Amino acid sequence: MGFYRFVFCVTLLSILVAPPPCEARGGGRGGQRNPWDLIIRSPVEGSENEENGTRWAVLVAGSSGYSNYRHQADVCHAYQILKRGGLKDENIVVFMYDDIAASEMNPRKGIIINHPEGSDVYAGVPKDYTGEQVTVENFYAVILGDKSAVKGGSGKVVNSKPNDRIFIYYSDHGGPGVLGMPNMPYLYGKDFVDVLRKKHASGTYREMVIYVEACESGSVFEGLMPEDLNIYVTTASNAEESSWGTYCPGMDPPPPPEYITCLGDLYSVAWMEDSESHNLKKETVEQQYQQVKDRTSNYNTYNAGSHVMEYGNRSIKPEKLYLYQGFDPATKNLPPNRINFNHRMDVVNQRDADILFLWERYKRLEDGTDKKAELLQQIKDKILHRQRLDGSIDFIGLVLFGPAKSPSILKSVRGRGSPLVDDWECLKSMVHLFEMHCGSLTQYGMKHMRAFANMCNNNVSQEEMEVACVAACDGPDFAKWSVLNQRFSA
Ligand SMILES: *[C@@H]1O[C@H](CO)[C@@H](O)[C@H](O)[C@H]1NC(C)=O
Ligand SMILES: *[C@@H]1O[C@H](CO)[C@@H](O)[C@H](O)[C@H]1NC(C)=O
Ligand SMILES: CC(=O)N[C@H]1CO[C@H](CO)[C@@H](O)[C@@H]1O
Repeated sequence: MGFYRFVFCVTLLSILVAPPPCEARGGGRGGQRNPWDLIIRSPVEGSENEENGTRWAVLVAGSSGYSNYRHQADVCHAYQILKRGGLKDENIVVFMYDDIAASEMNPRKGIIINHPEGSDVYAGVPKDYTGEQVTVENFYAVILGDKSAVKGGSGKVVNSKPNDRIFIYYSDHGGPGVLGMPNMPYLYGKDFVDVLRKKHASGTYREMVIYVEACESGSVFEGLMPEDLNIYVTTASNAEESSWGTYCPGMDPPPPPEYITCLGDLYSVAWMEDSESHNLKKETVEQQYQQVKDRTSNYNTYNAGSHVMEYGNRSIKPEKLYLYQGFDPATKNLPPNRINFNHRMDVVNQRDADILFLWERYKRLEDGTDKKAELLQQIKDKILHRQRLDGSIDFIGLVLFGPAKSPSILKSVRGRGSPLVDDWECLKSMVHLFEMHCGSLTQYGMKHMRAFANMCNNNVSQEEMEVACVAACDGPDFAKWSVLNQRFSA
């Protein structure tokens, strides 16, 4: 970290006549534009026309709530990078629930940071789609440039032309085949790829780069993403593993002590801190992929890191990054490729981050208070709810496939290159049936999407599923079933 800051600041010194202190730029991480940028920004370098196209970006934070601080922080930070890179607000569409900066739990009101020493990344972020407007429907309409299909919000859409380039970045929870949204429904991989096909068919872009951070994010594209759409995708994780939150309380490196929530996500900060420490006119998409892959694996300690995956047209990789993320003249003298960043980061599984958050809140409350007891209860309830959810899925599998086969069928993972499920409509209806009888899957429950997919892959009918859901969840005491089920499979 120290080395990083050092390189950045020294480079700034060499560019500027009278150097600002390093702190003025927050080490280059997600700071606001400072006046020096204006002085050194030459008209040629900032211009958008070198390749005759406009750069567009769509940024999506798919979660809400202070415990998910990091996803919105990631997206705000990404906005600042693109903005410093010269993209115009009219070409950057931001989806964020926008409940973080003003949250009563936010120790720095009106400010969001994405790095322990980072400065504010919230200022200036366009509020195109916030609150209940953050939906998959609006996301698709925005990509397709279909202003009439957008509901609420600024109405800004990607009104791109054949020579334009598009950058999409998504940060959230996910599960096999799905990405989360703060408002239901989820984004399903097949639908997303269909939207990309449609965009391609409309001939309204030249090339596109998509970065996705979420658990099992590879499964959204695995076996689905064609190579002939001029789109290159990387994801934080493969189809069967978690992605990771970082800069979390009690971890190394920690957020400032007043924060009880994680500030960022491993893959996300990896690409953004990489972009900020290189000259993007020299660094290629490929170089960033390699650097991010290394860092996201936590330097090959995959038990606390994940496998960055790539999909789509890899011929885009030799291109320079500035074609998508723009170019910040302040980075002119930074190196084109790797800085030896070899600092392992502590991380937390996305799905455990909210337990960590509750625990941090709990720890900080005064002993013996009602509030503290209430929080402990909340943590217990959350864990109990998870157990019930897991138990009901196990029980449904038991009803459908019997005790001998059920575990292996539910967990079965198809090989690389095969989609999670063949019939995505079946998958949606399985989820629907489950939620009707057993309640919302919730953020945590997205991890069970593979079980639903495998029911479809094994030709379970809707009628059979309904019977199983009723048996699992409509009984007077379905917690009992889950106990029974555990005994069964023991
Ligand atoms: C992949 O992208 C390159 C560069 O844009 C293009 O020339 C090539 O035709 C694309 N490949 C496919 C299969 O579409
Ligand atoms: C499901 O049904 C299809 C078509 O009827 C059949 O080809 C396939 O083998 C079946 N799969 C299983 C696991 O039963
Ligand atoms: C409008 C514009 O910028 N046109 C340029 C597009 O790119 C070609 C080749 O790089 C230039 O010759 C045009 O002037």
